Amino acid sequence: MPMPHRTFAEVAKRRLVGKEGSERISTIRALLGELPGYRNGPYADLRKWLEGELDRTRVRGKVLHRDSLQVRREGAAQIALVGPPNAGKSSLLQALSDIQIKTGDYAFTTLRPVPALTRIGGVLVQLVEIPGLIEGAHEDRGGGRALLGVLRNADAIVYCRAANDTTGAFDVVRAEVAAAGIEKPSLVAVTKSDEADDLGPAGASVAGTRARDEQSRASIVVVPVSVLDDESLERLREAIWELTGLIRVFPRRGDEIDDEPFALPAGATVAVVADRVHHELAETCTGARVWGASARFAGQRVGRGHVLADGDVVEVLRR
Ligand SMILES: Nc1nc2c(ncn2[C@@H]2O[C@H](COP(=O)(O)OP(=O)(O)OP(=O)(O)O)[C@@H](O)[C@H]2O)c(=O)[nH]1
Ligand SMILES: [Mg+2]
Repeated sequence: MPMPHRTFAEVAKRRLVGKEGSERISTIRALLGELPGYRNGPYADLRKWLEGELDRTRVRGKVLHRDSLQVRREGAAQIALVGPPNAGKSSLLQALSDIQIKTGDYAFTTLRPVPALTRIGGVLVQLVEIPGLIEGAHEDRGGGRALLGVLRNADAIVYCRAANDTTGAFDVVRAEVAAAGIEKPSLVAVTKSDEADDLGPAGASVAGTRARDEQSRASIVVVPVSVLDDESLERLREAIWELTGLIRVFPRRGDEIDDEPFALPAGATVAVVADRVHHELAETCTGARVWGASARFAGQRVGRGHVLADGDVVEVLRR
């Protein structure tokens, strides 16, 4: 005796509750297998309904995929701006780049990750605002899993905390990121520092200094910043650059110094620069002349294996 069709319909619905994607599809397939194979009548209707569900689930899966939050990487590094709603993330993004983005004096102005390019010492770096991380995000509350997924792909994190915020919302965000197991080079930007009465609860330090970090129990760089203060923005840019762990190397040809530097991993040698200039040059390069922090004196002659420093000017020499 097959299960009465009304009971079957109820059981089927119950088994599908909360299931999406491949899990939902395999459940529907199992149900179809259990359904008596009548061509007409209520069982045939149930079969039609289940087959329809199969299609709808597949379509939803595709839409979800197309809509996924992945941010296409651009620039030498990708830096995520993370913080509670209304912390001033969008305002910072706007002040540091030339994009126009909605900012507002209320929570959840931004609903999806927004990327923008900023130029730091001649190198393009991508900033991405990660909006709406709320308590429970690591358990997917508020679509948290996808947002944290974007964060996981970033190279470093700028945590944004409003100078006069005493709500504890910032600590919630830090805890969510920690609970998701995400650890990246990071700093704290104390935003809206023009509004801080004194130095504020979070701003009790000067630009670039390290403060004790409650979350990691280590120390973290804290940079007070206001979108109204260009110097503070410039300090933040430099602090972000430090997070990337990259060095800028300016190629020199004859008397001309390129104002667009190469962004190279720390520890990069003259041979790496030669390869960036031209693959062929990597072979024929015999060394370089170097100006800057890694040189003992201006224009020092060094070998291919010489390790360069941030800001160095390099003239590659060849056979
Ligand atoms: N005085 C002052 N106000 C600021 C500063 N930065 C942001 N604000 C204000 O703070 C409010 C929130 O700014 P948003 O940039 O929208 O904040 P958000 O973090 O992107 O907010 P959500 O997208 O909603 O999560 C806006 O009213 C901004 O004008 C600042 O440096 N100084
Ligand atoms: Mg925003």
